[in-house]
Amino acid sequence: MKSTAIANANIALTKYWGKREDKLILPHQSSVSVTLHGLTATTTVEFDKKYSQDVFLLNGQEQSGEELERVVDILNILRQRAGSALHTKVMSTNNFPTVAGFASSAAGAAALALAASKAIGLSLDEIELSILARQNSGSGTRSVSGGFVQWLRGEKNDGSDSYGIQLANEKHWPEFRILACITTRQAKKIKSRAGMKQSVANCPYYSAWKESANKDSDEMKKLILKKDFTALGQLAEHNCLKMHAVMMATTPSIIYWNEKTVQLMHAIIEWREQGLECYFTMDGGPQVKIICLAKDVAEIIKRVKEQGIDEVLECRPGEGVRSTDNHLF
Ligand code: 2P0
Repeated sequence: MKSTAIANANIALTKYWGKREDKLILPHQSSVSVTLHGLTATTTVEFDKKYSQDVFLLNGQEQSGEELERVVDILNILRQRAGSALHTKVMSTNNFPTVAGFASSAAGAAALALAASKAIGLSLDEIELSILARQNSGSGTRSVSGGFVQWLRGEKNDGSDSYGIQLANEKHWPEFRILACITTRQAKKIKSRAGMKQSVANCPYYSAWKESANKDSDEMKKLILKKDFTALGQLAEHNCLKMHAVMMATTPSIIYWNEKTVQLMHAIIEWREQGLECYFTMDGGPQVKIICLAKDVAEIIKRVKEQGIDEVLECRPGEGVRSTDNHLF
């Protein structure tokens, strides 16, 4: 009863920041992301009577506390569904640095959902997998499918209508690129989960953010289908700035940017004015993700390096979660 799955990270073009329900991970707003080729989490799950408890290793380190609990939550859902009492060993590795600031938990959540459900003998469809991944990490619901994905907020209290749907697959827009610019190697101080909870409770702008982010998500869907790069970039940047405004206006304040983040934001606006079309987006961290097209990648990377930022990761739209026989143990 062993199975292994590979899933890619994703980057939100309109963001998720805030839960309406913590345990099931139900968001206040729909969000839209692109799944990223080459940034993978690989996860092997084995259910066996030789295990007396659930063990979870991430990048070689045994996990405890909240990290372990989040995995056990998924295992418990599956055990109940399959009528099994077996314990597991779960091993997961990411091939990209956590510092890159992609919701690293997203790829892991999607890989866990597929590997664990198969290992216990269940065959789940894409929606069921997305709902399962969501309960490990919200953004994980968007890494089940490839290409461009919308996580529907849903209305129901049981979460059965809150999952990721593919808007267009990874072949829809082959020129689309994300450049992750690493502005610092320091770990961030406030985790997204804790930060967004504070924002929901203590940001006076929260309801405005919730409403406008939902509208942005539906608009983003249209722009992706039309491949309207300019409008997409403008909306992604605007949506990101609104999310960071909410973070900053939370008590206590959440400020993820450093001086290089701000320097790069200004530079990108200037490059655009000079005719080099690119847009920024930042998540719960200081790294700047540049949204651009393949034809401009070399020039943009050159200019980013001139700003004193040496590490840049280039990503294109990638595939959804899939199984492999290359088990980690
Ligand atoms: C996103 N982020 O839409 C937003 C933008 C960070 C900023 O999803 O608590 O790791 O596991 O649901 O998914 C990061 O939050 O949080 C995130 P949980 P998650 O990509």
